[in-house]
Amino acid sequence: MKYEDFLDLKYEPYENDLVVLFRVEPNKGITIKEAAARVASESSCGTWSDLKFFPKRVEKLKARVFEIKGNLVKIAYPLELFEPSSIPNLLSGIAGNIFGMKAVKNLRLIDATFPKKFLRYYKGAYCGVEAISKIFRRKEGPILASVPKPKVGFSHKEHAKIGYMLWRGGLDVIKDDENLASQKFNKFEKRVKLLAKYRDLAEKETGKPKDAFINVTASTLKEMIKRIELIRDYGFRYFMLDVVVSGFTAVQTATEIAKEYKMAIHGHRAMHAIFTRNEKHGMSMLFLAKLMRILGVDQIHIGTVIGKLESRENEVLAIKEAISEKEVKEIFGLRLYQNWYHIKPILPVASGGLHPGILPELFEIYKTTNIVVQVGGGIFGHPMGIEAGARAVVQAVEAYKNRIPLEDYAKTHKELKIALELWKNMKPV
Ligand code: CAP
Ligand code: MG
Repeated sequence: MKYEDFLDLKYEPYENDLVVLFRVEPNKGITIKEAAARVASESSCGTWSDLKFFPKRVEKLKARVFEIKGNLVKIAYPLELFEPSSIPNLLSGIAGNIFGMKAVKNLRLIDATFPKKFLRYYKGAYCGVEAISKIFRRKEGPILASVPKPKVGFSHKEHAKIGYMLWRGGLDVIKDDENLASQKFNKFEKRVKLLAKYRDLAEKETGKPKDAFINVTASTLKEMIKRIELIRDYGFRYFMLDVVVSGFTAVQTATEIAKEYKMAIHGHRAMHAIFTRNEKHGMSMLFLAKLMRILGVDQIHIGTVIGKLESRENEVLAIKEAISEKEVKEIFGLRLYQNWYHIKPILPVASGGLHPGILPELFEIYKTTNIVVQVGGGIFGHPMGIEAGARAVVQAVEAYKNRIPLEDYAKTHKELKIALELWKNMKPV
């Protein structure tokens, strides 16, 4: 069995094959066919030498390159190659050794079409888009969140008090920052307990459901589970996990627990840009976001286009559709066809460099307000303080929903007025 045996441009994928789209850039002296065959071989059952002795069943485990268009290569994988219901195992194959092969100068995993037979091992999210109605008892979004800034350094007392101010200011959620865990100055258990007290107070005063995205990212699965259970015991309906740094076994463990405890997961994607940003090499954010939908994370950051972090509009929209629609069509070179069958739609999270002055632009880009919007610096930099900063965000959303230009709405809403005077519609970098 040689590399060439993994190339079959006449092969028609079976309905139950996993089809993966790669961008393959061969190294010097290697043709695209040779590079593509090596990708298929190394990501399924082959190796560099011509194998003579192997059991018959291996023939059926071979991946096959069946389409090459320029650098775009489609490879079909038989599902028998993978352990059902294990995303880590899937990735060790289609996103493993191949990125280090000398045969490729660059390699990028763009997307995959997951067949029904693959998806049937996954339950999907506990609520996904239904969080808007199920948790916040509203017909439409956005779910409004904020993160205390500076991102770490507040004590648990200061953090919880800030939560109370954000909730009173009209936000739905206070979110831990991605690098807040259980530091000396803000111990996890103390933060959860005090936040719960302020949440109850804010719910009583406002008559509205209030929640928190408290970060359970931890050193071990055991500790992560302990933190999820503490959050559950104090009546929160969400918890947050840094999905990339925690790894796929942790995500799969957390989603199983979330379903058992009837909790929703806020997925933070810190560290994703290490492998998603370079358009020639790595893995697309679209594919990572699809994995989160399969695993059952209820909402995942996917970019703002206009905020401080790199995110291309065509990709953000392709991702938004891929995680929130029932079925999406192929977009050449960007996304494959996907039917999601029973896997629930999940919520896109827009965050990073947002402030009241650019929220209308954000909603126009997303073409919906049924998203999670997270505003940190755009609240904590408000001259009138935290509660006023939160009110300015709420006012900008109200203005947008009522189709009133922000400047007009600001005439009768001073918190928005002050925010616009400070930031207008600048795009932070
Ligand atoms: C935003 C944020 C989020 C980023 C994550 C931060 O704060 O809290 O972690 O949005 O990036 O730490 O930068 P600001 P992404 O609102 O103050 O910018 O959403 O692209 O995953
Ligand atoms: Mg952050």
